[in-house]
Amino acid sequence: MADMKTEVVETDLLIVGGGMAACGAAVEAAYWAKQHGLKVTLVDKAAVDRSGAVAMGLSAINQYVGIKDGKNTVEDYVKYVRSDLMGITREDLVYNIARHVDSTVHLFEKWGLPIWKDAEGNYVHEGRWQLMINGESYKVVVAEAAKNALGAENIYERIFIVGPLMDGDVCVGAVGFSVREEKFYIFKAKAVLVAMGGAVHVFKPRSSGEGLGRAWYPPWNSGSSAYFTLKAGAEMTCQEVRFIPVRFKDAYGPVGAWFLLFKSRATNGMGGDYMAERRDELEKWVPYGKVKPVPANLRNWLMMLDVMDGKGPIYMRTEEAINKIASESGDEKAAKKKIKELEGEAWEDFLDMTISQAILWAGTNTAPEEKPSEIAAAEPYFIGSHSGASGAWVSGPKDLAPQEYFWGYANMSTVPGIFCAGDASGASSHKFSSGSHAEGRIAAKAAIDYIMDHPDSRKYDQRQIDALKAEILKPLEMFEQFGKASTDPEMNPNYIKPKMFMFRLQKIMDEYAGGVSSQFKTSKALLEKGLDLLQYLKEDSAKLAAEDLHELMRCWENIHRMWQAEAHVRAILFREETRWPGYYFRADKPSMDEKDWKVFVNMKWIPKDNKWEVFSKPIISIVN
Ligand code: SFD
Ligand code: AMP
Repeated sequence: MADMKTEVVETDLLIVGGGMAACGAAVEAAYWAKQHGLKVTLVDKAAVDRSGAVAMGLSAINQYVGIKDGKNTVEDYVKYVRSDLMGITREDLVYNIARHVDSTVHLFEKWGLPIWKDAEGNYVHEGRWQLMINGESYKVVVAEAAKNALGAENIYERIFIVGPLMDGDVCVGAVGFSVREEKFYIFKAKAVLVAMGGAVHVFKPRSSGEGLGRAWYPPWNSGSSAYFTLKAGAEMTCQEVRFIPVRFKDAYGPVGAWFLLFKSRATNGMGGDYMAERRDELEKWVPYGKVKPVPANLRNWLMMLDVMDGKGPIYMRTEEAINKIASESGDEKAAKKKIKELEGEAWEDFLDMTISQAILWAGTNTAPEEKPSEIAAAEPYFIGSHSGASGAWVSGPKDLAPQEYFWGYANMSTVPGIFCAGDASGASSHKFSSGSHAEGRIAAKAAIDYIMDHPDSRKYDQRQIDALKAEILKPLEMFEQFGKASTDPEMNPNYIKPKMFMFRLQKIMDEYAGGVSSQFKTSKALLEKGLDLLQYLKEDSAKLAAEDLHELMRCWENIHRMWQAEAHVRAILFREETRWPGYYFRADKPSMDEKDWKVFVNMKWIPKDNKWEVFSKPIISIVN
């Protein structure tokens, strides 16, 4: 395996990842590239048709501003996101996505995505910003447009991208390997657009044993975006802003349709409504505690307080919500008909995007119109596109960004040649599937401009490439060399297999960085101890062993997760306050400090010194 064949691919724009942001980037880049005679190449670890978070489909488009309907403005959206993130947001980035997202949604519809319509032909809204869709084939529809735009010959599937290729401080490509054939890949490019999603399974999941691997966000998004940008020396932001979604318990079904469309309540084991009973708690988190809707993390927090008081289980009152809507629809016959209709919509909500929840309902004889279902706070995820905010620190758009937030090209990271979108770019939450696609388009257009402005050919250092190849394939060699030293290859004195390595990482994060088992609580002392243990883990990462290409991918997925973990621990340690109590709680700094900590926490890893720098950056508001 060590003498694995190397394939070199030369291109102008390299898009790494094949999810929502990457597909948006592909469509836009192809358009501009054609005009300038440039080549665009896309590389995905999986198959674009069903890769990333939208693999299973989605039941709603969560970002649609509806500018042409005149009901909402882009400024309204910026205010909504700012409040939901407790004031910590790059308003220029959120604004830029919000003003373009509707056109992306209209493209989805043109490409064949069925969006629900009412009798008058208007979109059916789930909530103010969300549209209902028949989204089982959402990703297939979006992928088809990307594939048509780029051409099959420019799409590489089942290639795992490990990291960046650098020429000094400039990114000149990426390296990876095929997970199906013995081939090492070098992609040489004039710009790289990073869109490899967020990170799941950094923390110990609630689902263990029989349910191991089940998570809300896709387990195959394993921190590759964060690793890629960190290793290139890019500045990162909001690495402390993890996301903890409340979901239907154990199968992670979505709650949005229940809370917003069906107007359901959630109540505790005693029948109490925590959003009403604990309203006073919100005073502690003003000004954000007072806004409508209550920020996601504070909704979580009120529920967590009930759980910590032993008032569980927490139930989504599906039966109450369905029967209430039905009873308002007319006589008994009309009510019965309405119940049937709502029942269908409830099942469809899960079958569109979280099929396992429908299976769990079936397996537990749950009829939503008859009995409530448990909900719970999931384990933490790193997802800049949803209600978290972690990602790379990127330039804003020229016409909107304050000077401090602008360095030439929209969505370019602080490393020349690296552009980021979707989960990969930070401090621009609530972009979801549609906004990620729109942001991919924005970033791709800017990347083509960058390539046109920097047309010279790039320099490549063969020694760097050889060293990267040796490092990346080392786990295969470890196994070849030591695999026979024990009867069971899973247990060996010379190496560690990726699964065990992942368990160790998850245990550290769970116990020291505020995971599920610690009720999401941590402190300086715990974080310092966790950081200490992470260093031992890092040492042991050199001993990872892989039996085959699939395990080699698992090794690198877990190294990526480990870097995301370290960035996270360093960021929560630096921010000496609790700002998002329903995402994590610093027990030693239990309140919010607007005076000193209404700032971004940014960081970078400095390649030449192998050192981390953590620092703050000011928040500059552009919307009153
Ligand atoms: O209700 C490598 N999301 C929802 N968005 C909505 O608009 N509506 C919803 O209903 C949503 N809900 C939801 C959502 C996600 C999930 C999992 C569920 C429910 C169950 C969020 C969106 O899906 C999300 O915001 C976007 O998909 C983010 O886009 P992007 O492009 O940043 O990430 P991606 O789509 O997951 O794609 C990642 C790609 O990277 C590839 N990849 N490729 C090469 N090498 C590597 N090392 C790689 N690592 C990863 C992946 O294969 C993939 O192609 S609700 O719950 O809120
Ligand atoms: P979810 O299914 O939880 O991902 O929610 C989908 C969308 O609805 C996201 O934009 C959420 O922020 C929003 N949402 C979910 N629950 C509520 C709620 N109780 N109040 C306001 N917005 C919500």
